[in-house]
Amino acid sequence: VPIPVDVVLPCLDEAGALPGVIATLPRGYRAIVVDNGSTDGSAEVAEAAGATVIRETRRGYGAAVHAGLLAATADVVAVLDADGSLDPAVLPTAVDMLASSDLVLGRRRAESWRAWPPPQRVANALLAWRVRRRLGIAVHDVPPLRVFRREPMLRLGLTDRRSGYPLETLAAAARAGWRIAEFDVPYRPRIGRSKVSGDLRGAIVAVRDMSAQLRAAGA
Ligand SMILES: Nc1nc2c(ncn2[C@@H]2O[C@H](COP(=O)(O)OP(=O)(O)O)[C@@H](O)[C@H]2O)c(=O)[nH]1
Ligand SMILES: [Mg+2]
Repeated sequence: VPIPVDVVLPCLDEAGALPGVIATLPRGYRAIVVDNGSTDGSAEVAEAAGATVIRETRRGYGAAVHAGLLAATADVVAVLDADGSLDPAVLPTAVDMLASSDLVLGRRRAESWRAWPPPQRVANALLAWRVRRRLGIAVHDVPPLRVFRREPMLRLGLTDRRSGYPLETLAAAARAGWRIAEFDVPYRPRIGRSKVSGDLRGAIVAVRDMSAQLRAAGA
């Protein structure tokens, strides 16, 4: 019998991608879609596809993931983008890796240049290099796919509620002495429009948020 896993899907206007993502979750995995203010019917689409839908008033990726963690009840939680860029079929591999790790990261391996355009790819590689060098953890991505146990994660007490959240996750986990493991996952072109790295305003906010987290971590 597979162990129950709650899958937190932060979602801002992902109505086009949600049905496919939810339908390909492995058996025993529950979708928790966290919506803040989608105007494309994402919440209704997610509900119709069988997901649990949480509505969060505060905008931001970190606010959405945090609300999903609070709504989750399973011991094991996976965080995954709701845009179709990541395949939920890889999740059981990550869950298995929790036997010897506290945080499992899906290192994105782009299927094409369109899946991960050069500017975003280079920015992320640079960020990961700084994380390796200054935080001393062997990671090659600051990734949107993360698997961990819910209660210890809540005890890390993350405070970022926007785009610095994934980096704060790595810094806090490293500080707490967590065993961090990485595995390769295919990164596909997303369905719909980017809200963060592929959007000018989103990217500016992300660089600012990530820089603040790097400073906070002394990196
Ligand atoms: N609820 C919520 N989800 C968000 C927000 N910003 C981004 N997301 C979701 O977070 C995931 C990553 O965002 P995405 O636009 O794919 O960023 P990119 O991968 O850098 O292009 C997607 O599932 C988005 O729908 C937000 O403010 N609120
Ligand atoms: Mg994306």
